[in-house]
Amino acid sequence: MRIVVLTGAGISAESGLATFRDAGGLWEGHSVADVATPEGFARDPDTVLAFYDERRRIAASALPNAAHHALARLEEALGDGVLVVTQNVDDLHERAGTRRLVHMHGELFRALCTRCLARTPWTGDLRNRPECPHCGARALRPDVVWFGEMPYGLDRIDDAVSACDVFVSVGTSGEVYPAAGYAALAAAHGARTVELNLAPSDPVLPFDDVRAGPATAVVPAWVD
Ligand code: BJW
Repeated sequence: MRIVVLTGAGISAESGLATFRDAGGLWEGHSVADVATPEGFARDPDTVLAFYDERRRIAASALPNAAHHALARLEEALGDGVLVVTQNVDDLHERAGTRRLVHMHGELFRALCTRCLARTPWTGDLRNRPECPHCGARALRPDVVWFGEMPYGLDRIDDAVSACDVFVSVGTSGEVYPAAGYAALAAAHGARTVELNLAPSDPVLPFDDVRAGPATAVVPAWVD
């Protein structure tokens, strides 16, 4: 049995990390064009670095919840048959024990040097313009994927989604591509598709099974 689980901000909501598009979300008070595009970063790096420094601090003190733990149990039970593809930049899946994981939109706890392109584990602030440990340039940005940039791991994800028996979408609004197209891709290859979400999304193709509720309830119930 091969299972691909796509997760979004909703799985980390009950760990205290705000989603993007819900009321009170991360982008309330911020324009998406200002904080989630390379052009916004070029215009006002201080604002963008401060936005991510704050999120890195909050994520560092958050804990994985019952939904992250349930997905780690699924991998423990099924081994290589499970791949978690997360759009989230927090590290709650790995802290819960998930190992087969792709961070398609990057990671808060990594810095990317815009000079030498080295990716470095990073826990501190970036707005104070620290040096890149590889080339010494003061040119670090968060290693996250903004609109117009290429997500990470696309070949591995496409292969897994095209070959899976079950595709599960957890806590994502399905508004951002290419992730939003994966349920349709899986269905086109014959997979059964499942959505676990507080408020079910409006997918390109309907899911075979939709279970509404908070991730900490519906994900463990689906896994166990
Ligand atoms: C709960 C809950 C609880 C709440 N329990 N659930 C095709 C058509 C049109 C446009 C495009 C297209 N292809 C590409 C584009 C352009 C663009 C795009 O998609 N634009 C759209 C706006 C239309 N895409 C890109 O630019 C991407 N790059 C790209 O396409 O490269 C070229 C390419 C070409 C061909 C093939 C492949 C590639 C890059 C997208 C980068 C997105 N980056 C961000 C920021 C990351 C850094 C950061 O974290 O700041 O990623 S944007 C933001 O949205 C973040 C998220 O990962 C992403 C998705 O958000 P998510 O996770 O779904 O959160 P929300 O808030 O939207 O939803 C939360 C959900 O949780 C809701 O459903 C709630 O109900 C639920 N929920 N509480 C369970 N307790």
